Amino acid sequence: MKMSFRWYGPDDPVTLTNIRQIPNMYSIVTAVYDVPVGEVWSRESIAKLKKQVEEAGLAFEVIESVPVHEDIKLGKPTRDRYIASYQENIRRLGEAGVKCICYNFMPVFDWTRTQLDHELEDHSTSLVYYKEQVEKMDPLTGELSLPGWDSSYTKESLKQVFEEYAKLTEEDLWDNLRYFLEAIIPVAEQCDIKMAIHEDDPCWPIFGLPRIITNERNIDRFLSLVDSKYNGLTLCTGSLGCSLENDVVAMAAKYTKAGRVHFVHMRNVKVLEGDRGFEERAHYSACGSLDMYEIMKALYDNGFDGYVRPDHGRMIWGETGRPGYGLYDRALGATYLNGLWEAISKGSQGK
Ligand code: DNO
Repeated sequence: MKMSFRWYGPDDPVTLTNIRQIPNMYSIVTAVYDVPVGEVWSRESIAKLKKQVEEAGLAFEVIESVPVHEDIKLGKPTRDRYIASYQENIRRLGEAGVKCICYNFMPVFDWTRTQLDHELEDHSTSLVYYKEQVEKMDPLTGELSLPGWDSSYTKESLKQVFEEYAKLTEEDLWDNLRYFLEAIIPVAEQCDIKMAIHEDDPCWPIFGLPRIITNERNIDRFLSLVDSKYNGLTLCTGSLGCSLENDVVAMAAKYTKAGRVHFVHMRNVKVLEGDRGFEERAHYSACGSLDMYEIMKALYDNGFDGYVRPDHGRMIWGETGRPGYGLYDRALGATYLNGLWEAISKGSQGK
């Protein structure tokens, strides 16, 4: 297990020095943020990031994300140009020593929450998703106030992309994903970079847009689209765990054993009664609905040797900053995960 931590670049209030001081920290998880989706990242920007990270004593091995252009998901004729850029990004990141790329295939919206500063009982704040609030939102009438959704869509272009998706079935989305994978996985193999798709967050369709990386059946299908270990997963416990239908422990065991889990996002969520949504909670198992010990054990027992990062933290101790990505609670998460791993590995010795 290689511990890692997401860092949003030099403008991130959390510094590389802060991150380096967390025990057992190995790699940074970052991206080039100043290039529009679908374009090639400059070698200079990649080299600059790598240098900053390595000078701080950390490894530059995980990229999250190289985003997938909407035309690829929609299967438009222009997709080939964007796929060529994607292949080039894989090559350039490979030259810089990157080992794993996280991406997602969610139409239009990435992770979605209804509030980013919900106050929990202990006065910390966290990200929540309440279904009744989502149901009241309509992206097309402008009543969409999705916090944290940093999109470059104008109202007009959003309307247009929704119209394009209206013509697309779930099967079409699968076909477009296959087309993309068939083009990029051979390049990833040549460059020795593990591609790690992130599950849809939350793992159900929103605003009438299809979402397909949501459950075991669909993940099995995804993995069989291109049967290569370079076509793998970012196992995100919070994304899968917000549906009680997903047995996250069993999925962690199964896909790790198959050699397809390259990156893990460890986050705990409290699933609300009556299917009303979920709240993000502290990493410690008893704070939410997920058994973090059992998930780490499933990884350990099945020979996991990829990257783990503590996912979203709450805001605690008066910290302000990027919701979900402050220092303190994610650092607590990392030390907790280190503790679980040490106990599991020592407990297993000699067995
Ligand atoms: C949210 C993240 C996601 C993730 C992308 C991967 O905090 O987990 O935004 O980075 O879905 O492409």
